[in-house]
Formats: sequence, structure tokens, C-alpha cells
Amino acid sequence: MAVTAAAAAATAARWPAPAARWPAPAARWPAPAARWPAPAARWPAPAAAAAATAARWPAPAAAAAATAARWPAPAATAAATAAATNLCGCGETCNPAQGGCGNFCQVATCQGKTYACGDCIDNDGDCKTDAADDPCLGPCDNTENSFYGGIPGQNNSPCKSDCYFDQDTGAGNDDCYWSHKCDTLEVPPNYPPEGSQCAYNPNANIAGYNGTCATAFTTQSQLCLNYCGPLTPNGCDCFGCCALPGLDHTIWLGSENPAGTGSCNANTLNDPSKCKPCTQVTACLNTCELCEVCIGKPDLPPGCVEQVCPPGVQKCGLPGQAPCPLGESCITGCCQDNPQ
Ligand SMILES: [Ca+2]
Ligand SMILES: [Ca+2]
Ligand SMILES: [Ca+2]
Ligand SMILES: [Ca+2]
Repeated sequence: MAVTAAAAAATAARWPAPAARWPAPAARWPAPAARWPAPAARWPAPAAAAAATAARWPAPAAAAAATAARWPAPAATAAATAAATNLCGCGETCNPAQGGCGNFCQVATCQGKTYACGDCIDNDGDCKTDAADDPCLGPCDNTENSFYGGIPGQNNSPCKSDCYFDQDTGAGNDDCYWSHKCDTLEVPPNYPPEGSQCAYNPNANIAGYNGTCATAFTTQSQLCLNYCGPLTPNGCDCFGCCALPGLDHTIWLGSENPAGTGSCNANTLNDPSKCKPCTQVTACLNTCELCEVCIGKPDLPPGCVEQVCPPGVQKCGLPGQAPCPLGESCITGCCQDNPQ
């Protein structure tokens, strides 16, 4: 038994008492609250989280409103630009691409000369300059307030007509031939459009032209069409006989008073003694289509988003549209080369 007591003492020396072997539980593991923060600190309450989310991602309706503010619908853009143009100073237009209001005009020449419709000056003081003024029909037009071309010496060859929309009276450069003696309206009592000196004669001789009235009416040369066609405003033939919306007859832009001054303007459109009737020559007629800007139709009708121009031709003249490139000018809404 003594042996057994001795053996027990040895065992006690080899194995300390349990408290010595293992620290108390509290020393080994901190209390739960020290280990993990309270739930509220780890995850925001749902309402707060939703607010934070809403700030990062606007709700669809709010996002749509913000988008609409950044990108207005096309119609709203055009209307806003037109309204902005009305807020611009005299002679200025609104061009967002160029930073807002300004005079974005550049001088346009007509066979090397500068006339009133290409000089970047508001010659008649109505706050519209050059092509922005409705009666300006291209760089070879010397009147902002009249359909009359008004170029000095433009009409020194009675009855005979060549390209009306360039500078000179000769057909040599444009190869367009017509005579008001070929116009069936040139009969009593008033002989429009040019007077009894040009009385109708189907067999009239057209100076420099090897053909009849009937031929000239239906056929003009390719040179004429190539040169004068782009200069001819929508609604006109290449000899200056034009159809204006709402008028019951076509009118000659070159109509004159007895004194030899231009008589056809916006105020006399309905007076056939001022804006004299003429017959349009079908061979070089540029008709006014629905969505074209035309003489007497500076604005597009509802339903036309943009004006129509020939393929590859830059649009111009309506609010928000860029000016034509250097060397071109705006003729009824389309940029055309200045005549050389
Ligand atoms: Ca001018
Ligand atoms: Ca003007
Ligand atoms: Ca004019
Ligand atoms: Ca046309």
C-alpha cells in the first residue's frame, strides 16, 4: 500500500492540478460583445441603406428626367434653338455648335464681286443679314428687301433672258437661253412680264441661240443645268420666274416699275402690276417640294423634321444649322458653290 501512495505522489508531480494546466475560460476567449460589434454597427438599417442606394442609382423616373434634361427630344431642340435665336442680338443667330449667339456670316462673292446678299451687312436694317433675309436669293442678289436682283447692268438686254441668278446679262458663261418674246403671257393689255416690246411671238429669234421658243422651253443644255441649276432657288426656273406659296400666278423677279426700278417685293406679291406674271420654263425649273425651303417659304411645314437638299449638299439657314463652308452660300436652305 505504501508503494501505491508513493506512486500517487509521483503522478501529482507529473500532472499539475487542472487550474494550473488551463487558464480560466474568460482569459482564453473575450466576451462575445468584444469579439463582434453589435449588428447595427455592421449593417445599416434597411431604410438608411435604401437612401444610400437611391443616391447612387436614381430611380427610373428621376433618371429619365435627368436624361431628358441632357438630351432634349429633336423637336424640342429645334424649338429651343429658334427661341434662343430670338433672344440673340440684332443680326445674330443661335448656333449651339459655335457656342450660342453670334454673327457667323462669311462674305460670299458672285463671280468675284460682293453684293448686298453676300456682304455680311444687314443692309435694310431688319436684323436679318444676307441669306437669313428671305428676299436674298443668293450671292448674286443686290437687294435684301426685294426680289429684284438689283445688280447694276443686270437687265440691259430687253426680252432676252439668261441665267437670272448670276451676275452678268450674257449667256456666254451659262449657256441658258430664253426670251420673254416666247412667253405666251406677253399679250395685251399688259404684256407681262416685260412689256409690249417683248410681245409674244412663237417664232421669235433668241439672240445667240440656235433653236425655237418651243425647243428652249423644253430643253436647256447640260452646261446651263450644271451652272445655273444649283443657283436657282427652290420654286423658280433659271430665268427668275418663281412660284410662291399662296400666289395664284408665277411671278418674274425682275419685274420693274416704269422708272426701271425693281417693283416686286413682299408687300407687292399680290399686285400683278408689280410682281408680274410669267411662264416658268420647264427645261430648268426647280420645283418647290413639300419639305424644301423655298422662295416665299422660309420655314418648313409641320411634319418636316429637316429641309431636303440634293444628295451630299449641306443644309443651312434654319436655326441651329451651321453656316456654309467658305466659298459656298445658302440658297433656299442648301449650301451651293458661289458662282465663279
Ligand atoms: Ca447684306
Ligand atoms: Ca436685312
Ligand atoms: Ca433680293
Ligand atoms: Ca427643288
